[in-house]
Amino acid sequence: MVRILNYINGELIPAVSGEWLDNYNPAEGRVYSQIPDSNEKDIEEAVTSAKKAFPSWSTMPMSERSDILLKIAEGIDREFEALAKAESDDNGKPLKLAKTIDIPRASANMRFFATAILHFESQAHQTDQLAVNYTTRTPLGVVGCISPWNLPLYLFTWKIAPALAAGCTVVAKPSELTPMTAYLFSKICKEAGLPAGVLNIVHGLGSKAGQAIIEHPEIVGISFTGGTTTGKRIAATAAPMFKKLSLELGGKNPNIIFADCDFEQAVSTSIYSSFSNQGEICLCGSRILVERSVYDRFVEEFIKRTKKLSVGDPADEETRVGALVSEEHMNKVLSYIELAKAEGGKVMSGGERVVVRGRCEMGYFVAPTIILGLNQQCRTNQEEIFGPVVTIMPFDTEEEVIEFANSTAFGLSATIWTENLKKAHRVSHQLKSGIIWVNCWLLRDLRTPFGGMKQSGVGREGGWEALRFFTEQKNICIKL
Ligand code: TXE
Repeated sequence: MVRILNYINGELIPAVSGEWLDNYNPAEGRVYSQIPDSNEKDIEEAVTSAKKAFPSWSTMPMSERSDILLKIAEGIDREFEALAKAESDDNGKPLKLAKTIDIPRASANMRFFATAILHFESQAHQTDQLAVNYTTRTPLGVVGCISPWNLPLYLFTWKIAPALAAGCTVVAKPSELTPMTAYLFSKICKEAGLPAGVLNIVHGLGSKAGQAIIEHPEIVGISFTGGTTTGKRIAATAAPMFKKLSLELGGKNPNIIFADCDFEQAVSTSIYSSFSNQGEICLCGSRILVERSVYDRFVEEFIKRTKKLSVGDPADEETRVGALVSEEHMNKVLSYIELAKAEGGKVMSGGERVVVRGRCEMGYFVAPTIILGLNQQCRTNQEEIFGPVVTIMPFDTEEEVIEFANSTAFGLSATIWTENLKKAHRVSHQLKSGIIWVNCWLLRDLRTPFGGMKQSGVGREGGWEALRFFTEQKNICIKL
């Protein structure tokens, strides 16, 4: 059985404790590898090596840093097949999805920040004839990057690429549920000539290894993506230590269908935005709000197409919905379906675990589920389920749908379907979400800021925002 290793000070090593944790393939429901059960001692070693590497990495000419990051991107491209398979084996997602989204976007993250840093600039201000001010931006220091299990290598690189490009050295922890791509990535970094200690990848539990990163006094910034509850805990620990914090948390995103939409586009993309990655994307539209005059037509078509989605072996080219990430998560999703029924919801499709014949017989599959008949305030419509479960509700007016859309504690993303440009602008401006897609979903330009409002997070990632996050500013004022 493969034993995944930590990557500390340029070496691939086991945890100090010598203990291991099982890593499951959720489509097969069996252990297929093990990860180091790291604790604060491993984090201490990682911080020591990151501190040692900081002076030379942070002062290395930007073009040289950029070259190394581009070599890492080339390594991702070279290992494309192995990484896609690892992403699917760890997470349960269709292999095809890993090949079209996760791995290409991981490579794009590295390339984007490798080249963005070459164009990063600071500002100068002249105060009348009195003084000139110029602002410098210097790398923050040793930072912690903690990523979740839903888009493992994509979100891992989304954090570490800007940190490394900005000149920080990093202690990173991937999710214990999906560690394999980060392990393969550490080998790619070694081959690309990343100096020892610049990136340290420590595997293990959030409550142990993750918590030790948050608490470490010499880690001065934390970039985290994961659940809102974990985000609260991280903020409670890190804020009193005055660490710089970026938190990307959950969502309960509205998908708004106006009657004047391009109906075919709205239905087909809504299938994608509801059930991609088994609904385990924080940006999935889990509350579909449909204008009453097209409600029946939409519901009928949406159910018909959902029933055609093939749930099955992630390795199969035809599979559209793979396994959920773990047995525990599958049980959580199933319990929400029970809750929806108790709250008066009508399950129109799916609603249960699916047994897939063959090697996936023990896997954690749930059929894409559509629920009607719930009100906005019920828990099913307020809490993040993070699975292949959507609710559909009718609305009558623009004011009403805006109120519905903004009615949860989250504010990550929203989608609007309309051919009326004025309406698209008007509604977009009133939605409390960090990103609004009009007539599309999941289109990302890496230069744009990314992040949530309300309980969906604090701070913005992407583009210059990410490079700004990983640097600190100083203003120098010179009297003329
Ligand atoms: O996330 P966690 P989980 C949401 C989704 C999901 C829920 C829980 O609703 O059901 O979060 O998922 C590390 N100190 N999202 O349990 O626990 C952990 O090891 C430091 C939304 O996986 O937040 C992992 O590396 N680190 C999200 C990372 O935090 C800690 C994507 C995320 O784990 C820690 C995934 C601690 N005390 C889940 N506890 C999105 N918005 O994309 C855990 N971790």
